Amino acid sequence: MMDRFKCCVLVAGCAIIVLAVVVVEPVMVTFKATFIKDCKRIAAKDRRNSTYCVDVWSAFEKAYVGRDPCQVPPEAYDHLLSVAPPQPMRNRMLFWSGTKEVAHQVSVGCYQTLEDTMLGSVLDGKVWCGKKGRKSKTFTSGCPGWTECVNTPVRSFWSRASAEFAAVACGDAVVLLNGSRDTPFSPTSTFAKIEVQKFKPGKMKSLTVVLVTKDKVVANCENASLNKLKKQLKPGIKYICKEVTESKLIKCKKDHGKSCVVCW
Ligand SMILES: NC(=O)c1ccc[n+]([C@@H]2O[C@H](COP(=O)([O-])OP(=O)(O)OC[C@H]3O[C@@H](n4cnc5c(N)ncnc54)[C@H](O)[C@@H]3O)[C@@H](O)[C@H]2O)c1
Ligand SMILES: *[C@@H]1O[C@H](CO)[C@@H](O)[C@H](O)[C@H]1NC(C)=O
Ligand SMILES: *[C@H]1O[C@@H](CO)[C@H](O)[C@@H](O)[C@@H]1NC(C)=O
Repeated sequence: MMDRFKCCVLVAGCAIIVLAVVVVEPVMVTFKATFIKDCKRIAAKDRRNSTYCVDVWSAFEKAYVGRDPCQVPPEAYDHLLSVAPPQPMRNRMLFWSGTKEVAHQVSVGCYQTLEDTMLGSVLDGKVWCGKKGRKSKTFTSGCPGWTECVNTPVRSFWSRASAEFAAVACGDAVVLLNGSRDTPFSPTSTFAKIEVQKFKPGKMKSLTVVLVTKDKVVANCENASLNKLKKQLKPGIKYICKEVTESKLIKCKKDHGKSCVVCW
């Protein structure tokens, strides 16, 4: 009887220790391991050398470890973007604003969004930061939110990566904007503030705006915000605008699978 009791205490004790080690301690080990594993899966296709993903990780963490998480400017990621620049695909670049989900449903197998690039796919949906004076440590909780301060590690990363992605875009590009919103081309969006400003005439030939609407159509191609977008494009970049419903887009994509049939 006593033996069985001792045994139970021992098992319970071990379970608690295992739990404590697994759950509490290595959040950062998991984040780093996931980063490198996801990077390797993509790098394998690009035939990168064996240290590539570890090098990318070092460049990544240098941007924010040991720093105040409200004082990481976009330039902190300059080195990272030079180690792992986005690879542009001519006539296949897809931008989005207020249409994240449908953009990624449409891009599968054909178009390239920022989240289809190596860094974008590794970091999409993730949260990370450092803390002042904590050298070589990554935190994944207790990080400032998107609007808590401007220069957060996460927001600055997306600003910097978006700038780079837009700067290399070539050929005929597409942006999916939200036609169920009053202002589809929102002046405060990353697309308006960063990506449009970085488009290069001579590289980019045209930008097709695809206004995606749910059942309720709020804005059409005549909307004044789209006129502003047209005017912001540098001379040499042709502007085109199309209206399409989300259901038509998704049905067309389903019917044509991964091919690059134009659904707008
Ligand atoms: N994958 C990403 O998380 C991401 C983030 C920013 C920018 N981008 C790039 O820029 C364009 C999209 O940016 P956008 O600003 O035009 O579109 P958007 O307004 O839809 O915002 C894009 C993303 O930024 C984050 N975000 C924006 N405002 C936020 C808030 N108030 N609180 C919390 N999160 C917030 C969300 O993750 C959102 O999905 C795309 O073309 C893409 O290349 C990607
Ligand atoms: C457009 O924005 C609305 C409101 O934010 C959202 O509910 C809807 O899903 C968006 N439409 C698309 C196609 O993403
Ligand atoms: C679209 O344009 C903006 C100006 O940039 C106006 O503020 C919006 O009211 C307009 N939207 C619609 C539905 O007309």
